Amino acid sequence: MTKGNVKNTVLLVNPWIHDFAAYDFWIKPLGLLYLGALLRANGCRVTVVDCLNPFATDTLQPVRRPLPRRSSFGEGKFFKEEIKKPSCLRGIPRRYHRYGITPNVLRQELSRLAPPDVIMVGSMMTYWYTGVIATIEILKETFPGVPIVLGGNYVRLSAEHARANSGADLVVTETAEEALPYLLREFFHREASFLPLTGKLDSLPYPAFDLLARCDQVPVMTSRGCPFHCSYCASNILNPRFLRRDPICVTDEIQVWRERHGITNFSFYDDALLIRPDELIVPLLKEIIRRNLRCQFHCPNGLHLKEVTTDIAHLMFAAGFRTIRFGFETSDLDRQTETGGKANNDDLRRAVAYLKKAGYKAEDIGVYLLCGLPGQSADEVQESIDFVASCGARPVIAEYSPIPGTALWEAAVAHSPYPIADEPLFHNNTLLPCCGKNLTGENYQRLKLMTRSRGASISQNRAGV
Ligand code: B12
Repeated sequence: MTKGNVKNTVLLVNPWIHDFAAYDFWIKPLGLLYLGALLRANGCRVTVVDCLNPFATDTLQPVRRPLPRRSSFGEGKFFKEEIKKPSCLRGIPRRYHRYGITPNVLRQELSRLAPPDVIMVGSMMTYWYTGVIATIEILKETFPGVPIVLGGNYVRLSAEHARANSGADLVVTETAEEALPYLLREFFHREASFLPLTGKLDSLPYPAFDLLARCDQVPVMTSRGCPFHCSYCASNILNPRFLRRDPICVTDEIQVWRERHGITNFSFYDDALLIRPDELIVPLLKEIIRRNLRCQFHCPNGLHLKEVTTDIAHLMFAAGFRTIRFGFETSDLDRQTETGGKANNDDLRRAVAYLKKAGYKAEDIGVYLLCGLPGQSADEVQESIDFVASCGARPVIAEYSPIPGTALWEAAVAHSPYPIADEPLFHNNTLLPCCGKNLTGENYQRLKLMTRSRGASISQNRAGV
């Protein structure tokens, strides 16, 4: 409770990733840092501990290994240590890792802090939950009695599982902005003094990236949700309404990070950045160019091919969009229609031609292809790879991760040899959990090699993998 000028203290924690493979493809805890900004706007004293901090050099000394190098674009490999596989994954012939700082480093960082009033932990992939549990165990051991709140994507997509297994005292399935009044009442017995306007993203404070010890790129989200309803995607479950920001306010935010914090790399996390271009992307690109911000922009989350015109391609190139990835998913016409119809083969051909005219090279234009959808064959993926290459772009395989609540979920459960409905670890895309006899592990290795031979992933090449 606030007494005089004593502040309510909150520790935010971005947990570890436990996985067979993970790459820091512009990964930052954006949702957790929005929560931090909202708490700060309400007078709380907020501290962040980031278990994925890629710059924890001093504390990694005891390990006697250097930290992996980062690219000048703000991405790179995570530091990793092999850990024991969870028992249900024991039969999988691959090593399993903890990505991020070591447990000793986490303990050291926590030992420098006074016990906070409450700890709030974020989460991302459903199948990363053992990293969340391991983080919470150390938090409980260090700060016994301090309540732990857990939120984020894992919780929102697998709430029952999180309640039963995470070890958190409170599991919050709402967004940070929705949960804020309740959190302040529950832990600080007071009403919110600042609340963003419902449905108005520009009334949110900027995410609290300034609380990270060091930061070499900032993600920006100009919208929530997506007007498409693709059968494999959870965007509509997480954000049922498609909401957008004002492009001028987005440019203002980029300028603030650029001028006050020296950030020159930005990643867009949007699910539909290019959709209805006159509303957002065109004015945004023009404003970035007009202000001569001299930044580099990256789009790790797929962009919509249908919206690419000559003008947009030129504006993207001129504004500094360096890493561009598109969601194409498959060249199979039936599956394109079945999964949501967001792009067809002509859209890809046309978009690539415009992008090349604007100055992008084939290897710059990454095109995501889903691999391992229920019922999908190796031939279909191979044809899709060939088609993307024939258009003059670079195929990038995205292994399908089944997500509870999506339209494809029932089919995923029916096709999977794993009990994906009972155990989120089996949502892991590395397992290709919904593959059948038409797409085996061997087929997959061959397909992967094929994409590599055609240019592979830009980021992997840059990081020297
Ligand atoms: C950007 C993004 C990425 C980025 C990285 C982002 C990151 N920070 O890690 C990249 C491009 C690398 C990525 C990769 C992948 N992704 Co992704 N990604 C997203 C995306 C589009 C946005 C996430 C985000 O940051 N949102 C913005 C913030 C503001 O929202 P938020 O995190 O949800 O936070 C809000 C609430 O959750 C809450 N909150 C958050 N933390 C906390 C904490 C507390 C205490 C409280 C109270 C509240 C709270 O408040 C926040 C503000 O409202 C989501 C889809 C989506 N629309 O959310 C998919 C999503 C999470 N990804 C998904 C998938 C499948 C993948 C891939 C496997 C794709 C593939 N096949 O290759 C890879 C795997 C990556 C890997 N293995 O390393 C799935 C999830 C799958 C799963 N089983 O969990 C999603 C849901 C997309 C989908 N297909 O439906 N992804």
